[in-house]
Amino acid sequence: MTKTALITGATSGIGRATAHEFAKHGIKLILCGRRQERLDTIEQALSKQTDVFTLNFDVRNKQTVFDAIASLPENFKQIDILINNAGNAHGLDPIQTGDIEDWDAMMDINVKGLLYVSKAIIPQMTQRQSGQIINIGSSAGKEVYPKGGVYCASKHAVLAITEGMRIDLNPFGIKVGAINPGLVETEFSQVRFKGDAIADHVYKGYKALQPEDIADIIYFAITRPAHVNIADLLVFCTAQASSTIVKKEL
Ligand code: NDP
Ligand code: 8X3
Repeated sequence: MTKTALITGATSGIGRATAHEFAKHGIKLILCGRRQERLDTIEQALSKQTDVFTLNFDVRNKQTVFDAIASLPENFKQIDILINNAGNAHGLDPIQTGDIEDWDAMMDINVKGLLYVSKAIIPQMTQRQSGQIINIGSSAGKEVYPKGGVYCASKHAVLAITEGMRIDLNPFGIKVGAINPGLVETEFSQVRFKGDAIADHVYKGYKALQPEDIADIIYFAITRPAHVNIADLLVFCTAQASSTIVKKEL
């Protein structure tokens, strides 16, 4: 039977590439994000390959999250696969000068937003006793780098939540896992540096991961046999050894 996947953060980067990868394989798609014009463009492109429905909501707003998911039409109501991908870093500052608005954004979006979306969808999975949840963590969930403490904390939280979900949902046969990329060339740094030109240098001098590389791995994770669950995967580009060690050509 055709499966349906809901992808948050589908308007850009890893989420958008995952939508394209899933569409190639005929997976029905519920694509989420705040930028409606982008959702429309992606829907138009992918509708040739699969059924697509778009939902526009900010993951920070819990009522909007619940209303949006409750509003799904009958033929999109059953969600077999949830890709919790929406998120970003906001700022790169030491703790003593960090901006509280940035901290709020990272905790509200990366942690609480992921929880709200999950809360809206998990009950139907427990009821059916099936489903798969993939949370997009980060290498920043496994180590802490200078000036990134709060983003790293948000991604450490994603990993803790993933483990907790896997334990609690184990009796229901629901697969839960995290995919944790290192540096991926997306709009991530444009968002982190708020349009500052410094963002242009983040992926220079080496071949960073591309969003399609992660989409490919996510597709791999959702196509394992029923008894196999990819629980936790760390992915770097070859040039990266850790959050702070990247081999660059001058
Ligand atoms: P992008 O900036 O390219 O994409 C971020 C996506 O998240 C967009 O589709 C955006 O959609 C959505 N989003 C952001 N804030 C909100 C919000 N408040 N409500 C709803 N949607 C939101 O970045 P990436 O593709 O790189 O990031 C995707 C995930 O991957 C994030 O969780 C990030 O932390 C993680 N990651 C990224 C890495 C990287 O190096 N790029 C490495 C490791 C992990 P819209 O603005 O339309 O709402
Ligand atoms: C994104 C990767 O190294 O910029 O999660 O934190 S990094």
